[in-house]
Amino acid sequence: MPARTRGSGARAGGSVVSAQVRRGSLFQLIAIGTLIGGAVSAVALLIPWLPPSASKERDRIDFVFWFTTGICIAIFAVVAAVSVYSFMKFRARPDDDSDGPPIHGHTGLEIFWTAVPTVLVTAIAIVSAVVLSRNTSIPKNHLTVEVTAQQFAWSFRYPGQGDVTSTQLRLPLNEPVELELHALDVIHSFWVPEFGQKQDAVPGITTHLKITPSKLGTFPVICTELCGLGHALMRSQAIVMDPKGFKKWAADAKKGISGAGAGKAVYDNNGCGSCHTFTPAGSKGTVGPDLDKLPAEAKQAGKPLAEFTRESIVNPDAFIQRGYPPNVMPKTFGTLPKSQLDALVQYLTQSGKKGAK
Ligand code: HEC
Ligand SMILES: [Cu+2]
Repeated sequence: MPARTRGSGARAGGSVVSAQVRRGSLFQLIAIGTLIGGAVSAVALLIPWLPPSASKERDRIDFVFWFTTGICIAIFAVVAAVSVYSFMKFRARPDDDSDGPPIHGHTGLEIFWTAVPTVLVTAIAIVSAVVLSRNTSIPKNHLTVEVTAQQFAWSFRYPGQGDVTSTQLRLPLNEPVELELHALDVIHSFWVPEFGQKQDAVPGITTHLKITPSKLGTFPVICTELCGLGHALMRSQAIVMDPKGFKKWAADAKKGISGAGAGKAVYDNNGCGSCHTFTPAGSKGTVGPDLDKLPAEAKQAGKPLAEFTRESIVNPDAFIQRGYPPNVMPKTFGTLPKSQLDALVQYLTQSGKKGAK
């Protein structure tokens, strides 16, 4: 097209010279466009902009992403090539004060540059809609994990696995999983960058997220909604296991919370040891009070040991041990099934008594 504009100074329509000029211009335009498109493609492809994918949903999202980026690069290359070419070819000399040739709209061109974007945007919309629907459809028989978010911790519960709880999200490879997200206090947001999706956890409602892990490994679970002072520390891990390993883990965990050692299993599963020292469990955390001293602390608070222990777990704010920070002990444990809570309280009070001897 620029060749046409250029020719408007001396219209030689159809002559051999004009055809040659046109071919030359086209060649230059293509050369510049290829150069620019190549450079931009290199920037897009050679720099690892995103963490590697670890889920099928993420792969589909990446496809939309690259589909759109490819279109953008092509358009950018065309626009930039025409611009650069025009700057070089049609620049007015410093002493040239004359007006440019009077040019009116070009109907054919207008139709062309309206039709092309329409087609492209429609294509992006269709591809996105297909991906969105595939990313949210889940087979009837699927694993469900209840995710509870609160300032500033995640906890995970497996209703299909005997209500096993865990502070890490364990998932079987290649199996679609539905997360049911709850929040106990403020809005949080669940994000595993390698899984490619974010979903808010909102107090009072249940939100959902489907994940089909496609890579074994451990990935960070991040809260991606500013939720208070400890927001930056609201992290956990998503551990993708092979399905057999997952079944074994779930079975062991289920056995653990129902058998004789149930209390210890619940203690370990819920990460109590990362904050508390408790000799029978072999834990040495120092964020919270030393649980070996529970009997003395119950006496101090003027409550029976078991009642004090249960209340401290279900409602940590009811009694704040002196010298320790409030709002640090997670409040998620109130949602533990009663059997697990009973076992935990029994474990802490019984073993504690033995430890105090
Ligand atoms: C993120 C750290 C953290 C985790 C995890 C944690 N706690 Fe605590 N816990 C604390 C802090 C801090 C306190 C003291 C402040 C308070 O009473 O709320 C505390 C207080 C307690 C108390 C009262 C002790 C006393 O002397 O007043 C008990 C009992 C207790 N935790 C049990 C548990 C159990 C059981 C678990 C696991 C299910 C657990 N905690 C997990 C930090 C934690
Ligand atoms: Cu949060």
